[in-house]
Amino acid sequence: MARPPFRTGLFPALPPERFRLTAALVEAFHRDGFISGIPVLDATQLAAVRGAVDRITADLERFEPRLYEVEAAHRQRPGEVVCHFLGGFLVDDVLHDLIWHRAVTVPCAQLLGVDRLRFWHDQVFAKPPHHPGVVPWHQDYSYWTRTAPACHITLNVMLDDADEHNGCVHFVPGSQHWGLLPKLPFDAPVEAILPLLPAGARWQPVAAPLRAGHATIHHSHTLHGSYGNRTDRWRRAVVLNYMGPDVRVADGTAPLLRGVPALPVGAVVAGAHFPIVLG
Ligand SMILES: O=C(O)CCC(=O)C(=O)O
Repeated sequence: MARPPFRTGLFPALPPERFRLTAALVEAFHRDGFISGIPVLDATQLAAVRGAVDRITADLERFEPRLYEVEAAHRQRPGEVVCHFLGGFLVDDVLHDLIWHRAVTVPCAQLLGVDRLRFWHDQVFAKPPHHPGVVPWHQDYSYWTRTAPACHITLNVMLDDADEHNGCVHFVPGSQHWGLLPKLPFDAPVEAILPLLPAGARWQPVAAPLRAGHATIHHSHTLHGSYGNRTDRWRRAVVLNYMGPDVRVADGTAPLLRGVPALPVGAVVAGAHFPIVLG
């Protein structure tokens, strides 16, 4: 197994076996489309990742040109729309190393059923105390159809204790089987997807409260969303998106992400921005 190109000493390359999920968790993932409570960061790692996220969010305008994207609606209406950006790993060594962390990559590869796992991109979602911003219900792959086939997975690690009061993520169990639904704008009303659900869909969302340093992992088609933060506490999360090693470019009319060399349709999504992080 290749040694990760770590820049910090924060994430020792421990034996992968240590991070393998139990059969019960794998079964739950395939049944519900998500699992919760996965330990990912110890106290030192958590403090470092929080520090990294805070450095970037406190100075988002300065970092913006080097990130893939800062949500435009947040820039226009920061008091209303959740702080959300992509590409933190490009500007910070801790976030860079986190994408290779085996507590993240081993479970994601196991659930995708691949021996080699490729990094797609990272994201940060940050809700300050008493922030009304929501994340509308969505399926991740609706934003990623420029890559195919769908063989993607998401791990969301909370940097604060998260519950229904400060805007933890909610999931709809079984919704990974509902086919691909339309993509919605980030600042859409939280329940904008409801009229678009397939006939007979059982809308029974569940909250996924988490302790800081723990993660959920969800299927690329599982519906999820989150509500505002009604507390005095922060609710920050780093989201890590991965894919199988053979996912290809499905739309070559533009770079897959800002600043990434354009790849032709049919090419494997590969290159320095999309490293193999396991295997
Ligand atoms: O953290 C949130 O509120 C939303 C996260 C999300 O959309 C994801 O984990 O894919």
